[in-house]
Amino acid sequence: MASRCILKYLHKVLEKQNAGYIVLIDPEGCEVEKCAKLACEVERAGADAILLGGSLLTTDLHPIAATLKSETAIPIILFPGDSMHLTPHADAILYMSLISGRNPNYLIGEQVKAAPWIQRYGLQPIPTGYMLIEGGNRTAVEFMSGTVPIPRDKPDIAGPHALAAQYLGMRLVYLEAGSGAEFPVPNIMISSVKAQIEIPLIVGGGIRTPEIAAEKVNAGADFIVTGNILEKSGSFELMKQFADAVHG
Ligand code: 1GP
Repeated sequence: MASRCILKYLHKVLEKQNAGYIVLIDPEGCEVEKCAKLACEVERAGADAILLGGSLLTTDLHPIAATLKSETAIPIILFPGDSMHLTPHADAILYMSLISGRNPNYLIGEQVKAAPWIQRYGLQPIPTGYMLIEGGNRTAVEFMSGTVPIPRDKPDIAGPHALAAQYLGMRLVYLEAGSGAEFPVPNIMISSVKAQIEIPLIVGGGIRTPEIAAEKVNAGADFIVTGNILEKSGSFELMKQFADAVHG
């Protein structure tokens, strides 16, 4: 997997299918064996990639990432909450700047601290404009980042943020309602953002049914991320339904 360019792979996924499906595995509280089993099922269900990470990490990321990588052929992409959430046992990293916020630490501070380690570990950084959208409840990412989400009824504010990400050279935009959000990112915000950018758009947070995932794809999402719902249910059938709904 190390030789494959993960960003190119993600673009190829979009050439072949309507949209891509990514499953988030939060290593927090996930035993290595359980993560490995989940990762195998994620791949078997037809997901295109695994995101590994979360807002707060108190467990050892290395054995979990190493196991996932040895057990699956789909890319393992780090989804770090900060510069400590790094491991060489992944293929790539969403090199995110939290552009919806005005906290310099998450705009550039953590990125500077992480950069030498990303180089040392040989991880492929994928520059990503990460935007937090109000999801009806206070989420871990909102609290941990100390940033205010973009109001969910303000697509006119979200659009220029995403366009700025593209103009700054970022390769992906991630619209995030936050893990466990009460409401996912509204369709109207997705379509408004999508209309303004040419780079792929990831949408995640609070997507709990395959029908809602399909709705988000129809609104303009290129990649759908689900986390909680599969970790809790562990249902292979549900994973497959999500993958089918997203792939269209
Ligand atoms: C979080 O978008 C992901 O970054 C997943 O959210 O856990 O609510 O599916 P959920």
